[in-house]
Amino acid sequence: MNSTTDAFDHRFHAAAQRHERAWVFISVAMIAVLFIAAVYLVVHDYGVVAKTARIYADPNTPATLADFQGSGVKQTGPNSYSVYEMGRIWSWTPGTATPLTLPVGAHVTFYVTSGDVLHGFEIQGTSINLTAIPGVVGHVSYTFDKPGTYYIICNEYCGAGHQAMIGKIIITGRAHA
Ligand SMILES: [Cu+2]
Repeated sequence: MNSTTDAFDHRFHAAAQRHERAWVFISVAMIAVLFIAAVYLVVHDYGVVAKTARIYADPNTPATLADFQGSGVKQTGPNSYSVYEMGRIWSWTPGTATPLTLPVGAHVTFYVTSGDVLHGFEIQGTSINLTAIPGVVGHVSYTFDKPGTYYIICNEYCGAGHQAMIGKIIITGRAHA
């Protein structure tokens, strides 16, 4: 090797090393950003996952609570509501026998439980998805910004009529501009 080659090699390695360092830094930074974002989203539950649930010693208790009798709908503010959802084989109350009808913009807190076996409370087209468990009342809030018909489906196999366990939510009116 002559000295010209050595000088070239040296410059080449120095340049390569700079680029390698930069790319190591960039890829580590990308992993760090994604990791922090993932932790943040999980900790904050995407804003929609049920954060708390009330657990009863007797699994039959929620079904006997006054809130779960009748229509299951309570107005709690100008356009906010508490809805007490009971899943049973194979219906949602309210929803299946009588659609749940609310005005657009309604802010709804769903209190969800089951009167028999495990059911999955999912409202299609929204991010609402929680398990209806006997003895447990989970809750999740959602604002219906778009009018239309929403379907509550059961997404946890619960027996012969599972696929027909469908409820309706009708959001009436016009969306606010
Ligand atoms: Cu079910």
